[in-house]
Amino acid sequence: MAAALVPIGAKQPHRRPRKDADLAKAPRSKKTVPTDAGDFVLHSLQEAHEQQRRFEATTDQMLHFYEQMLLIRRFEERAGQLYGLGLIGGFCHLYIGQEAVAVGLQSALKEGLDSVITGYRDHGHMLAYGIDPKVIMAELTGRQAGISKGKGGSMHMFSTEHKFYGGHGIVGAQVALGGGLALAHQYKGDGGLCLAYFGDGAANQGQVYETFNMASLWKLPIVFVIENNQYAMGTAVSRSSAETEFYRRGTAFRIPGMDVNGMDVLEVRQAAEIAFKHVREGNGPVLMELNTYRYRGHSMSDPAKYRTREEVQDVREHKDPIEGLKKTLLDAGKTEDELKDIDRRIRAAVSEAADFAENSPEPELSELYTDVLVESY
Ligand SMILES: Cc1ncc(C[n+]2csc(CCOP(=O)(O)OP(=O)(O)O)c2C)c(N)n1
Ligand SMILES: [Mg+2]
Repeated sequence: MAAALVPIGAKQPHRRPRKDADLAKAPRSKKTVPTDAGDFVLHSLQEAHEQQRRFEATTDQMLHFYEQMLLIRRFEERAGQLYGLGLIGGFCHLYIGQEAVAVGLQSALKEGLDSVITGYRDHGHMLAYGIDPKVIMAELTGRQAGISKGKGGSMHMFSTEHKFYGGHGIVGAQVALGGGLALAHQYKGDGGLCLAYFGDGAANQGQVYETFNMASLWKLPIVFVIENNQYAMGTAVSRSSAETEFYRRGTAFRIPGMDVNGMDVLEVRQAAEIAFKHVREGNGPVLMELNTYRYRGHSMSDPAKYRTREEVQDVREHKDPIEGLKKTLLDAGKTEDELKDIDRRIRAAVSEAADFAENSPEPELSELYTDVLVESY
């Protein structure tokens, strides 16, 4: 064993020389968990995932996923325009490119029971819940009709009714808060789980690992979801992370990991089936890495000079989640015209949401004094 460092000039601690008798009494090295069986648990979910990667969806289910992803895309495109017009203040982080993650995972949740928490790139997660785009757009534009009465804006959306606990601007903070939500599920014994989303950048935060430790120790019902969109602001994962295979990051805490293609909504949904079952059966947390890509800059004020246009174009052309599902739907017998109709309907709904937001009043000044303190818990 290496000698403990003692500051220069300080008294050396007294060490009794070790005798053979001590050695005889010393407990044998006791490796309690890492048996073959224990290690198998760590890899079993990935193995199950590899055995069946894609969810066997009906055509109606696929159409539903398609509509939800398209709604997020069109909504975000419109939000980008409204930001350009000065109608959205503060920050605005778009989710374009990552749609399959929120749609695939949230479609497997038990509505009204499970809780969700994420970072500031949160519009897509709210839309994936089926929350009215009007109230989300009204929130983005800071209007009274918004889901947080216009006081949260883009980054701090909340809906306790849907068990959606934000919308957080402090990178990684939602992971520890998610641990708390999971503890509440366990304490109440309600059978629910918490889905805690965070980014590849957030995955380097210390509090993430403190949460991993407690969550695994207490077998909390939580699914940690790393949305690896390859960048944290302007920094590529390979420049910031010693281990870029993020699904391995729970291994030291005996949290099984899953490596998932986050650009394929059917793969995401199938992986969710496996992960959620494991958690619901009381086995403790799962760590899912969802490999995805954001097409736009980190936020609306990012010119994205740290990557080439060709890189973005390549993902758009070959891995786009919406185009991918469109192909599957066409193979399943849907026609181009039917899919165009869906797009038309969604564009109309998004325009309606934008008009509603623009024409809604701003919050009353008296709102400055509400929702400041929680009176009772
Ligand atoms: C504690 C903390 N540190 C730094 C920041 C500044 N910041 C905001 S977003 C971000 C990058 C996070 O990247 P990632 O976790 O990959 O999420 P993404 O934006 O890609 O969704 C940083 C460093 C912050 N908001 N909070
Ligand atoms: Mg990122």
